[in-house]
Amino acid sequence: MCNFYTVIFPLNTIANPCLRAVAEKALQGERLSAADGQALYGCEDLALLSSLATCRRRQMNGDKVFYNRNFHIEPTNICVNHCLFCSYRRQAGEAGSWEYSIDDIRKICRSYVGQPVTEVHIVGGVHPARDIYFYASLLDAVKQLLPQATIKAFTAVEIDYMAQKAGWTYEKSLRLLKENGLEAMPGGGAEIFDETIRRRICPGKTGAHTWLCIHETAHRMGIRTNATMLFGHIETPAHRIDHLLRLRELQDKTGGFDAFIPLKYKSPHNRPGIAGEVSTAEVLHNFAVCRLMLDNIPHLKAYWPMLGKDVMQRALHFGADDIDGTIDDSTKIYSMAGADEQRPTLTAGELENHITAAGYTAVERNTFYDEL
Ligand code: V47
Ligand code: SF4
Repeated sequence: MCNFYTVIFPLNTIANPCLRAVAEKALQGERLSAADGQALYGCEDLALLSSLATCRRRQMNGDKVFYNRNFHIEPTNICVNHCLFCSYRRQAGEAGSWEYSIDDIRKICRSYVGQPVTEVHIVGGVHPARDIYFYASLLDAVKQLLPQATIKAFTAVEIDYMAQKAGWTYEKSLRLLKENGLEAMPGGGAEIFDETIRRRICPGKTGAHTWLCIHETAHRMGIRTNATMLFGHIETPAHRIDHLLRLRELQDKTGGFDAFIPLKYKSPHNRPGIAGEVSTAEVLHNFAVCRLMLDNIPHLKAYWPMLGKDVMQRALHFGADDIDGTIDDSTKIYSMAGADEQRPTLTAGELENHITAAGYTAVERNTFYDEL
């Protein structure tokens, strides 16, 4: 039992017996069921959720909060898919579209030579004219210039397209990418696994089964990955729980997920009519439930370019133990969706200050959460 919790919030003050039972289970480190998840999503007591999630994160990560020194490369925003929530994609030739050549990518990397960057995060649209050999050359170009940095690249959606185009298995496709420098994969493209919701918000996109299969294949090949959940659009708590349980089940099998990142749906500049945006209270509530349900994914990331620095800091009191990295104004996914952070950049010192101001110990990590 977590002493911090019993001091701050004695269990017998929880009036709802069902919630009290869930709290007891959570504090004893017992696995929570779908019904427990429903009870947590139905709980309106944010202070209780914060205490429970904080106990859990302390059991898993002590008082550490991780960050890294990273930058992103977004090779293109031209995409064959038409996700309704996406403010980033463009048609080829449309104003605001871009497609970097390998030389453009080399130029970006050259500007980081000699800097203490430990991770290059590469993710973009699914470009109809690019194949797996282009992406293998891209990885090789990055690795040649920045051999000390770990390359975390390509969502399962991008890998699916490369494999289909080549007529290869996921394993063969990932092998070529790994041989050219791919060491880890980001968690994008997961959205919400439920197929009825998926058909409405991202019709035609890689399905849940394939997303999970690609991550499972990566894990078996020694490629560690992250996972995300896009929430706050038309999904219900039951859809979120289903998503979390499917990830938990795969993690039981492979242990290959390092971090989970809840991504709040941002409504500006994408197709109107999906929904408005959820409140900060709901974002924090969701962080706590994710921390409590995902008992086997070690890290929960509060991604500051999407949340903003203030909500990122508050998420540290709802189970988050990671805030991502320095970014260096290198990603447009969230700025194009109207995020407050229009040119996201923080120094390592500023990231550390945000962490210590929230009362935690800042720890610089590499992609695999080795402490540096
Ligand atoms: O899959 C796109 C999301 C994801 C919007 O692994 C949107 O460390 C909200 O996965 N509102 C890509 N979300 C980004 C991603 C990610 C980000 C940070 C860290 C990591 C990691 C992964 O962005 C997409 C989609 O779910 N997204 N548009 C939007 N309007
Ligand atoms: Fe393409 Fe990704 Fe945007 Fe969907 S979210 S349209 S896959 S860039």
